[in-house]
Amino acid sequence: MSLQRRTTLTKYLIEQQRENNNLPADLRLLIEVVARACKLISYHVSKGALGEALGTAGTENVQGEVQKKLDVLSNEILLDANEWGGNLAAMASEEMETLFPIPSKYPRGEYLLVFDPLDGSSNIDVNVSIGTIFSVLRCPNGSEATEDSFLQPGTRQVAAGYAVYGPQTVLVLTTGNGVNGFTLDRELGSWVLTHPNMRIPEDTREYAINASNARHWYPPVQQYVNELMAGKTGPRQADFNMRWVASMVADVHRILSRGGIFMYPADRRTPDKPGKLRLMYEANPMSFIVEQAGGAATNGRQRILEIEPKSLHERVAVFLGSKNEVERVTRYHEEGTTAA
Ligand code: P6P
Repeated sequence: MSLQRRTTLTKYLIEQQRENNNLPADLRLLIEVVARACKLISYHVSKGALGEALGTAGTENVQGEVQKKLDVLSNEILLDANEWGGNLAAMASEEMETLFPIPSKYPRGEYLLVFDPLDGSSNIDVNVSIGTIFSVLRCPNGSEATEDSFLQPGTRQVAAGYAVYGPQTVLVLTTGNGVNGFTLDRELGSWVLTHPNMRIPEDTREYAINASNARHWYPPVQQYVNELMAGKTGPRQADFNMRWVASMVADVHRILSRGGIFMYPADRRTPDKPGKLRLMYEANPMSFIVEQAGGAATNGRQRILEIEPKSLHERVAVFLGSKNEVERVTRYHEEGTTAA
């Protein structure tokens, strides 16, 4: 791709602002700052054992999960990058119990940024792809945010994206006008549009689920996955392939790139929790992106983006990706005899 003909993230956002006029300058700035923070996170991730950031931080996050040094560092990078710009009322993160209000020494703005600074961190030390996931909402009460300000359904997101730190570092973004992917040119430090208008095929022959949990699944998921595993000899009369990276960003990026269905269902181990993944900073941003790319995303019962959040760190069952497969597994839940 010649240097002259490349579209950078900045050029793309300015063209979006000009064409759709739905990209206020403050939101464009916010996206560019988050993208810049992801460049710095990518730098630290790619240093691996040559840097200071592998291993555990010796602390636990609000979820009770052991924090990796890179989890803590990535969270700090996003906070430091975004606290001074004047476009945010507050931030929230998987790594922080409650919201992070913008310090009084800085001006505040009308947006809320919520993120998983480094998703899939169990893969960090074994050099498997990980990523940053972010979601942008408007603050309903101006720039005075409370934790409740964040508790909005995913349909209210004004932007969402992720950066996948893999063989390439790729930023995937939606502002409600489709999905576009930008590859990081490390030598020039710029994000280059390499995946314009990403679309998810409505059908697929590839599924992603942690099959070691099969004995805990409720019947609708067991029925659906058993049919996939039966292949040509079963009711689907086709062979299916399985992939599970245990890094949502990597699995979702594969689905955006070639189709598939990603599942993290509720199961019998935690009848009080509807699954492992978090609504506000994993399921909602990924569902916005997937729907904007022509896919679907449900919790087995309803559209994820229509769920009314009750708490900042609430969990949700996730079925997302190729539309016809998500609709099938959701139908099995509706027809199912046991509530998921
Ligand atoms: P399991 C990573 O910890 C994560 O939140 C997602 O990125 C990933 O899809 C899932 O959990 C993996 O969970 O139970 O397979 O380790």
